[in-house]
Amino acid sequence: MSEFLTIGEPISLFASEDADMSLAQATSFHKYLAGAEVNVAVGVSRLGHDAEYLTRLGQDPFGEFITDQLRENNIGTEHIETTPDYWTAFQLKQRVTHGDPGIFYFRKGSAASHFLKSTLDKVDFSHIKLVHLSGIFPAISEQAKEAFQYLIELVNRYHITTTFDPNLRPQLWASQDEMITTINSFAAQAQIILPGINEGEILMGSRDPEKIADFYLNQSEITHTVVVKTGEDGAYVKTKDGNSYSVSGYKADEVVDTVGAGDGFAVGLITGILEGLPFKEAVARANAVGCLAVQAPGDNDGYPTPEQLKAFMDKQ
Ligand code: KDG
Repeated sequence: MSEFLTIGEPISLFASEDADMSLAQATSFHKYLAGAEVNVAVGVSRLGHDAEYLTRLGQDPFGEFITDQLRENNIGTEHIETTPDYWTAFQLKQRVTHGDPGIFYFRKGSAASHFLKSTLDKVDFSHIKLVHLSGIFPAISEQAKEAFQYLIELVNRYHITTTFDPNLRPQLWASQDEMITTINSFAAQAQIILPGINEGEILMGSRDPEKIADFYLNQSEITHTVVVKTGEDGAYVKTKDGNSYSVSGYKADEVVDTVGAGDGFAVGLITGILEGLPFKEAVARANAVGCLAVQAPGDNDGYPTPEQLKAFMDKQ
């Protein structure tokens, strides 16, 4: 029985191996499992927790690849439906020696974007302690957005802890205004929110971690904690009762690929919460997993086992 649940669109990621070449020019690619929410499920499972993932897959080689990867990573697939009617998404990712890589999606009209809301009625929430939500799934289609809203209503009804990562993907939204309004309204329904400072600037107009935290704490009764990711510096935490502090980040020996770091951060925080760590220690773990993530080429291949995590954190 899983203690952790998330919903999202999994993607077969083709990561270029040709450094600093455009995606059109690159010829060598390695295939990985990706997708923000599935990354989190992989990391949570790798750290020893039972994780379940909800999505819809096409009956095609990408869907088969994803199913195999989920099984290899011990992620619960009980409620994943497949359909012959729509394809499973894939994406191309650049390899860059500096900054963030270029990304190109092939996902419009995908199987996940046709996720059936009725699937949620089959899920047994009785053992779920935490549900992780991200702003990507509701951006992929109206149908996904409706299912996402229904999932939030269910988990709030059952008083399950929720983490929400805004995960802004402007390419997926009709307009910036729609993205901001929708993401902030979903954030208002989550207990713990994990924005980055760049996201704060877009979503509420400031890069100041305290202002970002205050905005989300003041907009909702449900939100009790905001953890603002401040990049290499680490994170800033503020809670509803006014407690606030910063937690220092870790330094990467070599940055190979920044994508997946935010999901890694969520992995550290969520597993820390599931294990009952003091919140500050969970945030330190979040910083550690985020730092490990950037030192590997795929989104989630840098996420640690418990032994690797301990060795990394002890060494710092
Ligand atoms: O957070 C990592 C994701 O960006 C990547 O895996 C692909 O889910 C993805 C997305 O929509 O960008």
